[in-house]
Amino acid sequence: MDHKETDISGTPVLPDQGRRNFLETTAKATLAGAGLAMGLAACKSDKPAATAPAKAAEGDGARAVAPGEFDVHPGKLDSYYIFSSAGHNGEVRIYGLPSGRTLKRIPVFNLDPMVGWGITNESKKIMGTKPDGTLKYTTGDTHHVHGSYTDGTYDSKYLWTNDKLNGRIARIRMDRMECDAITEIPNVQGFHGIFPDKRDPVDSNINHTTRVFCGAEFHSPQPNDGRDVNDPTKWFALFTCVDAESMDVRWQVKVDGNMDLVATSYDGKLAATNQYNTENGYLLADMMSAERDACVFFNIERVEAAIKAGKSFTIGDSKVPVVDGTHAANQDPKTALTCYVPVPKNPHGVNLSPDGKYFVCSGKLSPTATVIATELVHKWFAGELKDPRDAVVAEPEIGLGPLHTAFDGRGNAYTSLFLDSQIVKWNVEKAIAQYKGDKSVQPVVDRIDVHYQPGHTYASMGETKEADGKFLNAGNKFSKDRFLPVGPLHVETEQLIDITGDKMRLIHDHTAYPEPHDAIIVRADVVKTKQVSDMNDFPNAVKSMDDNRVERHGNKVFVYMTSQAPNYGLAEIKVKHGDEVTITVTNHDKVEDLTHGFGIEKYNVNFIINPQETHSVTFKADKPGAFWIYCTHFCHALHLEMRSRFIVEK
Ligand code: RUQ
Ligand code: CUA
Ligand code: CA
Repeated sequence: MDHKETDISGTPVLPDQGRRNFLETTAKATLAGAGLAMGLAACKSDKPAATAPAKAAEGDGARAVAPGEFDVHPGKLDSYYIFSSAGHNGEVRIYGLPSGRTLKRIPVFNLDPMVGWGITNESKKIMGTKPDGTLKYTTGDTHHVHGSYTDGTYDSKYLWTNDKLNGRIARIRMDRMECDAITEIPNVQGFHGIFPDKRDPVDSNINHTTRVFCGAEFHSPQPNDGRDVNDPTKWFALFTCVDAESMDVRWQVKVDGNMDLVATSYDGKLAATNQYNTENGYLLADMMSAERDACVFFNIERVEAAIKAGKSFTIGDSKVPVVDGTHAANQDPKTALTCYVPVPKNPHGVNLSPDGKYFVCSGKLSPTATVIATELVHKWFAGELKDPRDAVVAEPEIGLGPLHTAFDGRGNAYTSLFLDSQIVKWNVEKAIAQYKGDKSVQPVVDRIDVHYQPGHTYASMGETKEADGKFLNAGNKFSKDRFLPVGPLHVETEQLIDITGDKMRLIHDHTAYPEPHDAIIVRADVVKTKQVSDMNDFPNAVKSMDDNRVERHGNKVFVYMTSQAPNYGLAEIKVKHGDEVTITVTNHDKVEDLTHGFGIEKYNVNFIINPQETHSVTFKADKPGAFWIYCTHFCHALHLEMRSRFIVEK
């Protein structure tokens, strides 16, 4: 091949390695090899494009994105925030949009020496410790980030994220963009989907988030104390409700099958979760044996009434009330806690349209998206709809490997197609008309190639009543040839797409450190952060310069000190070998961004103190000597001189 392409500086550009075709073939072959052939064979046609306009190359028919059209020039701010999960890195990230610039990485389930997360006493307390004071968990796996709602849109108070790995839910307070609470959910494994409610199901005065719902993907022995380990037929999964304020677990529901993603209605009455393993299978082939799985709806008001009425049980040591949401226990729609709506084979993703009318569940192993009407689910619970399947109002064929759906607020849905490496745009009302029998309508209105294998896709304000239909992001699982290679592990790609017109337009590719999953796009004006903290919010603050001191109680030494550029309040700290030392530092600087660091040589201590904040560390003075304490965060012309001595006497 004769590739002579160069960039504007004349530097040769690496040739296109033709990965698109290669990937498509291998992805499908791999799935077939894994026994998924039967799932894919369920497609009416091998070419989903048969029901759609011919597969468009990116930008085909669309006005090309002009150079600089979406640039955020130096000195200019982005118009949206993206709050993103980070996968098995265990953190949450903030990007600017449309620039794609990384604004912040918020440590949550992981350690972060930059801020001292997992190092300071305050962060350890949030993360949870073992009796010996060490962290209970140091790993996590965040997949989904969702914000608190007031009146159907983001109120910039909280974000929540899941830890699929260790079954925990974390909250981030958005004024500081820091994790302030983590709760371990009892008796769950594979905690995957998470979604806050949007109002109270009963009290109409409560028009904001008070509950967060958590779906568990894996079933497990109940309780998991060594019993039933060899008998997976007895295992089951729990759907969990966590209190948004206290972060206590309120209640759980036992379900048939498993759960995956979660969505909630705008009226506060329903939570939904897609199930790919209604078979309760514990082997891959079993999980794919049924032609249909389900989207299960929880009637929140009834669940809570049942718990009030004492119709609950507990599992093992957990005090959380559990109600029975299985099919067998919920035969009468008028009293049922749950409604299982059948959807085609191994669905993935459930998303609510911004008008609140439709839940969309994708097929994953079926080339379809299933549209379930909120109103009809309510009708079923009222005893006015015979079959839960009758709540389905459309099931368009949209392409191979559909996963997640986003909305533009103009009646269009955008679904990621993992196998086709595309985002497909389809019209919900057209899909409903087609389902009703109108053969002349074509629900699919556009497709765009993404690179490659998209997982989540999400739109600006798309999960609120204020969906504005401006931007769509595709979070792609494989970047392959899209960036300079950096060894065996490629970066991930996030691709930003303009959805304002009839045709989608790819704006740019961005790299992402592996591996982000889901995110939300929030208008910048909605987000209100505080740049300088209030010293009174920190109960252990060293409030006056005169309070700088060392106190000894037996072999426990407490050091209280201040920082103010370019000085620490104590030039020297003296302790004895073997002491247990607690150092508390309050930053008295008030200027925005005047953060100090606090590192102690050879003692593995490192954290920062933002203006007016207080943090502390506790450790054993286990080696005698003189060790420099120095400021790790550039703060002042005399930053390098900002030092103190930690003396450990023999
Ligand atoms: S799931 S690729 Cu962890 Cu959000 Cu769908
Ligand atoms: Cu204080 Cu650098
Ligand atoms: Ca299944």
